[in-house]
Parts: sequence; C-alpha cells; structure tokens
Amino acid sequence: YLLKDSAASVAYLIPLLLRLEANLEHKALVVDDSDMVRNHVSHLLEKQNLTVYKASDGNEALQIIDDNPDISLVITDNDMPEKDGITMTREIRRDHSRNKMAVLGLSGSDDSTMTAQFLKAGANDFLYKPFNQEEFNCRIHHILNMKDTSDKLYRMANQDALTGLWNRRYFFTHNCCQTENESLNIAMIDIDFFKKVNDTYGHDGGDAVLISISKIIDAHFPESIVARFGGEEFCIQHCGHFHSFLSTLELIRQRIESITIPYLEQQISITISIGATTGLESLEKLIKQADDNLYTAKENGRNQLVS
Ligand code: GH3
Ligand code: MG
Ligand code: MG
Ligand code: MG
Repeated sequence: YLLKDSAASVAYLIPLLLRLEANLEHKALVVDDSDMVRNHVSHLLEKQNLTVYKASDGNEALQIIDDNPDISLVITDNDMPEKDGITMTREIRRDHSRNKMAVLGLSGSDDSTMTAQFLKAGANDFLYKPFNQEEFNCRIHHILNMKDTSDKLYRMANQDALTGLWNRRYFFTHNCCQTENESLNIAMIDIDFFKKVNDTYGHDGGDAVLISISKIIDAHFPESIVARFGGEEFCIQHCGHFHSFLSTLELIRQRIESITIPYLEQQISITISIGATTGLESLEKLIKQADDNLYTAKENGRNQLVS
C-alpha cells in the first residue's frame, strides 16, 4: 500500500496533550428558582474565578449540562417548579460521576433529612440556606481540590509518563468504536534499530526520539486511541475506513523517514515499521494480527507498512 493523502497533514499541527490537559478553568452551574439566591451564589463563584452558568429549574439545568458536559461543579436548590434538585442530581449521575461533575446541594427546607437525601442521590456535599459565606467558600475549594486530585490520578494511571500517550491499561479498557458491528482498525508501530539510537546518542537521545515520534503519531490521529505499549512500540485503535487509516499510517512513515530529530547539537534520523489490520474480532486477536504484520515488515527490510 502506498497511498497519498494530505488531509491528515493538517492534523499534525494540533499539539499533543492538548486534549489531555487538566481543565484549569472550572465551569460551574448554579440552579435555583430564586433570582436573588442564584445571583448571590453566582457572584461568590465568579469571585473565585469560575465560569458560571445559571438555570432556574432542574430541566433547564440538565439541558445546559447536555450542551456543556465539561461543567465540573453544579450547585443546586431542591424546591423548584418543574424538576427538583434531588431528582436532577440523580439524573446527572446516570452520565456523570462524582469525580467528573460534583454536585453541591443547597436548600432552605427545614426537613432535617435533606442532607441524606441529596447525598443518596449522588451529591458530593450539602449546605442549608442561609449559609455562612466562609463555609461555602471552603466547601467549594474542597470539592474542586478533590476533582483536580482525581483528574491527576486518572492521568497518572492511564497515561505514559514520558510521552503523554495513553498507556496499555487505558488501551485495553477502552474501545474507540461507537457500535459493536463496526470494524476496528489496529496498527502496531515499532521504531527500527532503536537500540542503535540509544547506543549512539545515549538514553536521553532515545527519549527525545520517543517524544518526537509520539507527537507525530498522535497528531495524525486526533480521534483515535494512540498508546505507548512498551519501550519503542506504539499501538493505535481507529474506527473508520481502513483505506484512509492505511494512508495516514503511510503518511506518518514517510514523514518520519524524511525528518531529523534535533538532540543537543545533533540530528537523529530514524525510520519505523508498521503492521496494520482490521476486523470485527476481539482486540487481542487484532493486535496479534497487527503484530504478525509488523514482524513481516521487519523481516522484509523495515521502514514499511504491511497490512
Ligand atoms: P528492531 O528494528 O528489530 O525493532 O530493533 P530495535 O533495536 O528497535 O529493537 P529492540 O526491541 O530489541 O530494542 C528496543 C530498545 O528500546 C531496547 C531498550 O533499551 C530501549 N528502550 C526501552 N524503553 C526505553 C525508554 O523509555 N527510553 C529509551 N531511551 N530506550 C528505551
Ligand atoms: Mg427553590
Ligand atoms: Mg524496534
Ligand atoms: Mg521493539
């Protein structure tokens, strides 16, 4: 296969890790049917540099969440005209975990079971109105800190520390296809004679190559799962036309062959070998096939794509 496709070269400009970066600017949604409370709470959050959305009912809030799934904090009243806060919280939890979208219940009700009801519905925390401003700020800080820590742990558990690509664990627990009967495309990529790079330029030179190669591969597949499997081995899960998958892989191979990677005062030249396959079989079986094709690519003289 030797195909030309320039569409993927545009994607090369998208910086690696952009999609993996922590969302430093938190978005909050304030839900209350009282204009006064809604504005007061919003004002407190804005003072803490949060971007604030507002809704006056549970249904309106769920619509805003649908449009902005990256909201990290929802602060909600319970008594509202159409959908109450507890019901809304339960519905939020169908699609968004506590670690991704925190909910803080706020109610002026004199029902002493309100805290338990909110927590059981999936809220992270609860406060009775009227609340002490200092306490409110502390709880918001606490919730956002927890979320940042959880995001960080998630990245540590699922990303490769050197390259920022997904790791093996993530790769085997995610599927990039939306439906069951869609063919999955797999590619195994291995750097040719990488040991020689380490021997010639040292381990740090090898690391510089791994980082550069990762950026190139990742930038060409913004919609796919790109993982570092081991030392100098990468695996890609891709959904879509196998033909365009192969042309992008070939484009990557040619690009890597044509560039040099700067390291200290030197320029490092390398090539890669690729094994690709597609099908409805299990991930493990497809990886085995791709790996066999990679082996053939190595046997046939390296610096080539075999599918
Ligand atoms: P081939 O063309 O057959 O793939 O030859 P190769 O030298 O690339 O193959 P091999 O798999 O034997 O060598 C991989 C080397 O990658 C061995 C190991 O020292 C090195 N390596 C593994 N992880 C890292 C890393 O994180 N950084 C660096 N710099 N080197 C690594
Ligand atoms: Mg109310
Ligand atoms: Mg190798
Ligand atoms: Mg190898």
